[in-house]
Amino acid sequence: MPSMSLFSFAALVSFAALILPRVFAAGVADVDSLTYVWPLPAEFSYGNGTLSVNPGLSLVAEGGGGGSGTIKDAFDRYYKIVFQHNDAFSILNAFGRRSKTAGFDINKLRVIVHSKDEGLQLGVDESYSLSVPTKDGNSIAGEAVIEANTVYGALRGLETFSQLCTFDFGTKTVLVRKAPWYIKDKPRFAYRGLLLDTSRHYQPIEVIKHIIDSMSFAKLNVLHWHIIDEQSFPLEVPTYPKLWQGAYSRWERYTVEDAYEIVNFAKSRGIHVMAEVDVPGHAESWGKGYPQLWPSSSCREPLDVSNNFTFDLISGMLSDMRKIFPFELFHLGGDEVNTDCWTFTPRVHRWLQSHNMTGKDAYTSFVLKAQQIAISKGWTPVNWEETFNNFPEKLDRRTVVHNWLGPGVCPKVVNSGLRCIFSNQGVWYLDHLDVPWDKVYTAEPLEGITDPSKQKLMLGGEVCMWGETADPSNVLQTIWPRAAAAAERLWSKWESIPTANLNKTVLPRLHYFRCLLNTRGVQAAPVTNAIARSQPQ
Ligand code: CP6
Repeated sequence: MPSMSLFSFAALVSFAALILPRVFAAGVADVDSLTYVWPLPAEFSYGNGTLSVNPGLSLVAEGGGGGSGTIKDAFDRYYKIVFQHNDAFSILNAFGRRSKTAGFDINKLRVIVHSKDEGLQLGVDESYSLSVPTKDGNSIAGEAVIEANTVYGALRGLETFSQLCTFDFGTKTVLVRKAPWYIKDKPRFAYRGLLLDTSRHYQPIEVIKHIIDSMSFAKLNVLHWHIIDEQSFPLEVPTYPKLWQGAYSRWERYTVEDAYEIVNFAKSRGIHVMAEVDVPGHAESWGKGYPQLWPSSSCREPLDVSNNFTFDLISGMLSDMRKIFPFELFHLGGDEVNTDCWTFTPRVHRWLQSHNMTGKDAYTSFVLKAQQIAISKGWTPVNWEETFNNFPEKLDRRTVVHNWLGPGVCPKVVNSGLRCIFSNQGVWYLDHLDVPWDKVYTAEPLEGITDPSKQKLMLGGEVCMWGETADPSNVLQTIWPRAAAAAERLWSKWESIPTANLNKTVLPRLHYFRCLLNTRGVQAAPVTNAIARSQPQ
């Protein structure tokens, strides 16, 4: 800038800082400028205006997919959240303190959805743009606009819009502060999961729905439903009606209709349900109704590998489940298999010998057979990492490997050309109550994977809420707020997430999001847990 003095350049910069909205596509600045949207959008800018939102806010839905009931229903849900204080003050409003129709800055929410296709599969376009312009902006005054290619992008945009709306108790008005807002957002990973275990403790349908709702607030998009395990078999399987005799009681069961309801409830929030049938270990409860699945009455796990009935039953069960679970991924477990039961049971031992198999060979063969059954029904198999650790070359090439044993397997998995999901138990197992939120936050699914073509094979990650110590009384406060830390890691651009000085840059935002969950009826625990606080650092 040769013709400009240093002084006038500095003046220009400070003038620009006054009139231009602040843009943070990457890098979060000081605490004052923190953006209280969780997870942080990919690109956003804001100004310093304040807009009031009309309690008579109306939805204008447009585009090929705009007429969808999904959008209308979501608008109604978010309306109730944003205007939850309205009822309390409506009497004052009725007495003329404030008109419901005049004098507000934002009167309409325009939602433009380009595609009519509401198919929900992995990698569905969840991008959206959101603008909340001030009157002097270049958009139509009086309306906020969400634009997305799919209804699922629009749902994410509605969530963000709802987070920009805050109730001001002074004026008794819903306000959008720091307007105008221009946001362009999309997820970093396609798979952003939460595992829920309903075998160790039964979780009623209403609790599962509450969990799904809470997931949508953090833009998590896969409920990994670990339905059955060794302790109980709560799911109805019409082809093998004695299976759910393994439920804890008649009242701790899911009918086929219940399961449909969960899947549809999740779909309306853009959330996939990935079911798990964990074989051959973790399946003792199956034998309550069908004892022939057990190697012997004293040795009940893993499932009897020597009996064709075992595989007929798995096939019939998966046929029934295929009708309920449309998501392309299906989890077949395969973890923690102890083959002693097979080698110590004389009948099974003889079968192994006649097939020239060791216990490990039989474990391999069992997992591969289950994979082919799932594939024949149109699913992509997911397996816990022990399968990869034991027989990496034998796994079907379509397999998605699910990490849990610690860090390190995903780099190997993607180098071998398979896909991977990150759930390192040291950081992302929510039943480990001593893991503080910042350890959850800084866990990085791409650690050790630098090649961009290999990074593409990382589908994302999942926090796990195992059920041994979680029932309806504590499940939500065990999931939240730490699941939110993982949710931001999985949604937001890595470069825009500060890793230094988290207590200044991220903690206030997490506190805020945790309170937001509370205001929405989600019993999220206080951010720092007692154990973490009692330890130095
Ligand atoms: N159940 C099943 C579990 C666990 C796994 N699979 C588990 C193991 C260790 C810890 C937490 C949970 N309870 N079916 C491992 C994938 Cl620390």
